[in-house]
Amino acid sequence: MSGIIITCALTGSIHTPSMSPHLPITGPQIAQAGREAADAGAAILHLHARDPVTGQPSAKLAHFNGFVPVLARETNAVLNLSTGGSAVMSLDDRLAAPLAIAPEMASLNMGTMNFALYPMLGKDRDWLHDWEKPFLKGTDDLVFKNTPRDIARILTRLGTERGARFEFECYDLSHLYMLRHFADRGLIRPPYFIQFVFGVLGGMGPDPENLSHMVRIADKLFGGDYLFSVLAAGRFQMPLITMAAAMGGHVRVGLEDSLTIARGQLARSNAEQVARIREIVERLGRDVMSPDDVRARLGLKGAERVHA
Ligand code: KMH
Ligand code: ZN
Repeated sequence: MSGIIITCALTGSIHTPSMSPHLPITGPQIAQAGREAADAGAAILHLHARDPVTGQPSAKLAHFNGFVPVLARETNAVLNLSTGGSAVMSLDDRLAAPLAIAPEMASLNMGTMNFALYPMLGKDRDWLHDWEKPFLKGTDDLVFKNTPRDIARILTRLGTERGARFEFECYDLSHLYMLRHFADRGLIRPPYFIQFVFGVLGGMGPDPENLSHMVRIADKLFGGDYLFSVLAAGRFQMPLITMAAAMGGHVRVGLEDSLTIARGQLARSNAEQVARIREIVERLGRDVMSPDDVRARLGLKGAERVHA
């Protein structure tokens, strides 16, 4: 089997600061987490920002500037900026930092969907910030809006105009058909790097049969023109990405989607998850790809063309 891409998503917008003391929040914390993850073997860093005081997910360029230039200077990792931001943000807000930074890669969510986080309220905890509980509670009426018009706008502004390539986030079978639609419109070109997303309430569940079926349909729709990677939320992270690695796919870890390293045990860092999956995939006989391997494989524009 060929080389494997490890992506690490450092902080995201799903978890809140009270859930783990290890979730990176400030610019220096996110930069440190990124350096460690890259050293441990992550070729791609998937990036969101947070307000350093409140820990809330943030779309502000100033907050991205707290860590993006450091990571660009001090690592060779491919920097992949989220265009999903947080489902509570407008698309204009979500795009502000990626448009300014023009990264080599950006995430692109392939459909409008529910994004329900309120089950996480079930666990009793001491909340550090006033915003956390209402934020989670409100997700029972939250629409994560990614219409075809939104998708086309991101493809044009970031892809055509700024040369970014995409991590196509597919939470459901329907999203693969939306991706095919954009391929048919000529707005994207292969190879397509497709992230299968499992375990978000609103998307497909973390059942192994779903992964097999996603691969079967992606083979049918894209033939040899795609690579797939897997992320799974919460405790399904390691089992499902191990399955992906055994099937020849790629993997994403990180505290954005799972705070644990084993059942009931918080990961102390993003790098701990990277190191764990690295050990697993190497035992499966896969070689971890370097950032430059990834640049060549995905046809990225190069780090020197990022405005960081
Ligand atoms: N945390 C993932 C389930 C994005 O940043 O565009 C969703 C995600 C979306 O990573
Ligand atoms: Zn993300």
